[in-house]
Amino acid sequence: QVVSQGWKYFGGHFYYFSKISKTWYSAQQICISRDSHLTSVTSEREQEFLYRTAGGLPYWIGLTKAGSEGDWHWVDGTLYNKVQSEKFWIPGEPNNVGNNEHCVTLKTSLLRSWNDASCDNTFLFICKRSYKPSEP
Ligand code: 2F8
Ligand code: CA
Repeated sequence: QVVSQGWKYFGGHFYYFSKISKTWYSAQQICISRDSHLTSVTSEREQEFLYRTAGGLPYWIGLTKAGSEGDWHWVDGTLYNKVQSEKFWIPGEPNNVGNNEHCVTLKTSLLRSWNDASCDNTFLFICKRSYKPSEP
């Protein structure tokens, strides 16, 4: 099967680390076209897998407060756990520079790697899809 080409398996999901930079919204559209979403981060093990694989380059993840009256939410529908997620933000982030940082990158190769950035910036991105193909 060719469908898994370029996707890395970890803990029950496949992840795609893009080689092109896109705005956050365009990145999410590309993920959707591949039966996936920009990645959520639901555990420390998953966060470690992501920042290690990202290798210090910034990548969009699926966390945004666009279109939600300022509440952070995961675009794949996972509930955002504010308490469990505190340890993943870079110290001092999210700082909402220019009142215009509504999307999140994984920015450094550290457990504390998240930064809020303008959704209009272009970055590499990480898609995540379940192991099983979507239902027909
Ligand atoms: O110093 C942290 C700060 O760095 C940049 O702004 C200068 C980031 N901007 C982008 O990534 C576009 C800020 O989000 C970040 O808080
Ligand atoms: Ca920021």
